[in-house]
Amino acid sequence: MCDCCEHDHASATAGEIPAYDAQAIETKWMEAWDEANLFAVDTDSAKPKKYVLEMFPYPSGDLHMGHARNYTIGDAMARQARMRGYDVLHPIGFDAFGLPAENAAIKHNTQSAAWTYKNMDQALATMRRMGFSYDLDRLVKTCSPDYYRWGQWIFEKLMERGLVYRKKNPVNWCPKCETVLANEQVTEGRCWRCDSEVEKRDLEQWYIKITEYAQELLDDLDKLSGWPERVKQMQANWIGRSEGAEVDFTLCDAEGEPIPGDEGKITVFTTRADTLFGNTFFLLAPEYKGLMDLVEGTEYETGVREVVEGAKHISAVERAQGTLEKHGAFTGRYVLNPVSGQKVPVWVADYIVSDYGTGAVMAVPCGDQRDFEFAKKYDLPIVPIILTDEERAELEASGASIDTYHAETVDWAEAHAQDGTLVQSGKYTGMRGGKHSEGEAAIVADLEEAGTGRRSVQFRLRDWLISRQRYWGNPIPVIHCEHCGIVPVPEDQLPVTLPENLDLTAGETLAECREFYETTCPVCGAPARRETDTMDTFTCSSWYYLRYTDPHNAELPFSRETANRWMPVDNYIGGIEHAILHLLYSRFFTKALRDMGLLDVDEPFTNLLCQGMVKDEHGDTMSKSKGNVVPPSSVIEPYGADTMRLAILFIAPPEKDFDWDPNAVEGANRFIKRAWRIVWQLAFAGDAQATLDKGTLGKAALALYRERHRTLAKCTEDFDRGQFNTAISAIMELVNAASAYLNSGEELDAALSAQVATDIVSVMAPICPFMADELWHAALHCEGNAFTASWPDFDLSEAASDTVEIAVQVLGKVRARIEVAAGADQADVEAAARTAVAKWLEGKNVMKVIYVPGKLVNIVAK
Ligand code: ANZ
Ligand code: ZN
Repeated sequence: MCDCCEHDHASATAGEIPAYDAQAIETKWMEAWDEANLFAVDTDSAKPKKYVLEMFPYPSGDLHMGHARNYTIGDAMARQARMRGYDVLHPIGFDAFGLPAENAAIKHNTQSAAWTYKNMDQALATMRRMGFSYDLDRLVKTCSPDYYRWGQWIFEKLMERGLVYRKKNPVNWCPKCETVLANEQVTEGRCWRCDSEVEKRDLEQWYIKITEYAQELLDDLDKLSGWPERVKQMQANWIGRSEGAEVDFTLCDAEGEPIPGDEGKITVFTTRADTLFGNTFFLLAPEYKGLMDLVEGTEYETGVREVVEGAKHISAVERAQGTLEKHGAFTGRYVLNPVSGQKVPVWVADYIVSDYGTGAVMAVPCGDQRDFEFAKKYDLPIVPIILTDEERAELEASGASIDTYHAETVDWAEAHAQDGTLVQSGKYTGMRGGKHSEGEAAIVADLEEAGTGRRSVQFRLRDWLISRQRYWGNPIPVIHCEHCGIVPVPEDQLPVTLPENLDLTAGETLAECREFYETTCPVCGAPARRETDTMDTFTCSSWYYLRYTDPHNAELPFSRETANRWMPVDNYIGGIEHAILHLLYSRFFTKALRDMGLLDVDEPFTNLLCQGMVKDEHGDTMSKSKGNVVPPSSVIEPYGADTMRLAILFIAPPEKDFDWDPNAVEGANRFIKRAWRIVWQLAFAGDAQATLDKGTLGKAALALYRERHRTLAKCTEDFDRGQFNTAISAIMELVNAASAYLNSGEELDAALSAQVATDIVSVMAPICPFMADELWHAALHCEGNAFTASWPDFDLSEAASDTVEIAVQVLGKVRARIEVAAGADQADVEAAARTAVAKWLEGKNVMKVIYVPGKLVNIVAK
């Protein structure tokens, strides 16, 4: 009885092919691998290293298809790298802190830790079932004290280096729950828990000074040739470097007189100093310091206050995008423009944000779309000072000159954001205007000389707000002492351990847990209060890849030596949703730790692969709420993990999205059974002891011999490029060639049969490891594992045939085909061709012979 025979059954020459029983095989090998501790890294510095890493998961439940894809890609890479002679590090862990564990604890009336550990166990069981080759001795769980201890240690080192600070900042505050809320806990301005209206409060928060590294984070993107362009672009935009200038304006009253007692100077940041002549009003952010002082007690106070209050309900991000309706109010004040000498009114506007540039802007409605819209709404002047190239050409065609151009307003539908020619701009008229333009350079040079302006570079990147008033996170290891101020917890007292028995259901927070916060000052011994903020979980995921290199180190987060042995990660695989924050924070941590002397690399991840999404059959994203989730178990249970792995890798290139296709699973399973059968047949015919003698191979054997070299070369190259789908196609071609050989009727060569059987098993081993090991033992009678054996050798030059077939035409009609030596010269080929078609040439004169080397000879004869 055989469930896998479709065609070649009759040619099975010896013995009976056992049925492919995925469940039995996979259960057997899972246990054998565990017992042999097969995936333990035994570091061998004589070999080149390869660090293959998949972004570790958040343990919110069992693994989904996206995880399965992510880890299958990484596992195939890691397994193949090991077979090719690398010393491979391939670890896994869990990003185990975070809000969902708190919510789940409340919902199911349990503890966050219990819920998290249960989910991790479940995910680990699925990973084992999938055959992922993780060294579990290196498992990192970020919620475990021996990991977060080192996160606290790093925090203190950053603090020592001045890279951590506290600052008052407006945060979301629920007055009823008396707690700060993360942005995602505020829905339509209301608290997610009690539905009260959320306020903005200025509270002391902890920040990490990532901006200190802004320039290096930007510059080093150039070193990352193994990263997708779009990810680098997203990072560059996020860092957002802008070159421009600061320009000083002077505050004045309606008459243009400086205001006595006022400091009198307001500075703006502009990337377009060339447009200073088009500046018709001046804007301050609602949070601009001293804004209310400007209007206090005046008729403008109410209007300005309304804008200030209104702005509190909109996030700064949304405001800066400029897509919302703009609100503003006049302050009753004016400023003097240092270049044009003009006096322009000062307004407050909600699309100006306080934490970019200086929080003050010289508005140029003719050149900036947001200012244009604002001017239209509030009926402020729009004076054109830049003409597009077409406008200039039109103007000059009509005989007018840009020097005498005069217009007080425009009839444009939108601002002229593009480069052009400056007009109505004093001595700068006629120069090119635009970012980094001639006009800009000239004006900035003059401002610098006059002392009213200077070159300036701004970054969009903000410092990283890491405090969370949340329970399930890494406690910030400091103590507040009335006498000594903020005191870091001494190193030998780390970690500050998170209590596990908080009553979250009753709304208890760390700030209410006396057992936790009551302590004594490590400096003066007086009663003191522990910090009750925890760190953003992104701090935990910013260095886990370093801990994997040295997971049991009790002296340091990792030793410099092991970090240097393994870093940087050679292949990092994960979702595009992490393109900005996680990758940027990790890059920052690597650089900061480097500067502390803890390791010697500049960048953590050499090659980055962002795998595509797995969507449902109709191209919709899978989600619990839509009820269209295909769990990995739905494939593993009927077909086995090998089928799941093969289907995932074969269905699309790794970086592309794909729609789930049950037929692809069927197809993958069919191919596995076919390969299984072919390997068995080859094994029956084969003899691993026999030596291969190319000279004695028959025609069919020689064809297989060549195909072997060709497909192995292709498969290997595609593996190197991470193109598993085409690598699998090459394996299929090899299996097809083997099948053709088995069916050729030729007497089977024992050495070649054994060789090709081993080849098929070896190249399938990274993809279908269970089946490969079963064949390795049962069919090939080999010792050890396919996984620890080496990748097959091949030689592409052996793929070429030594003879070629040439078509011989007479007057364009094919009359014969001849075999000639591959390197034969033209005269010999022509002579052979003439002989082959002699009867069509009889009585004719050969006029011309056309020879296409390796293909054809065409004889023109009359
Ligand atoms: C005058 C001007 C004329 C501007 C023009 C632009 C175009 P990027 O390139 O993103 O750096 N700006 C400066 N600070 C701001 C703030 N705090 N909130 C909102 N907008 C602000 O943008 C720089 C430009 O954004 C600056 O150059 C300024 O407007 C505005 F035709 O100055 B510009
Ligand atoms: Zn003290």
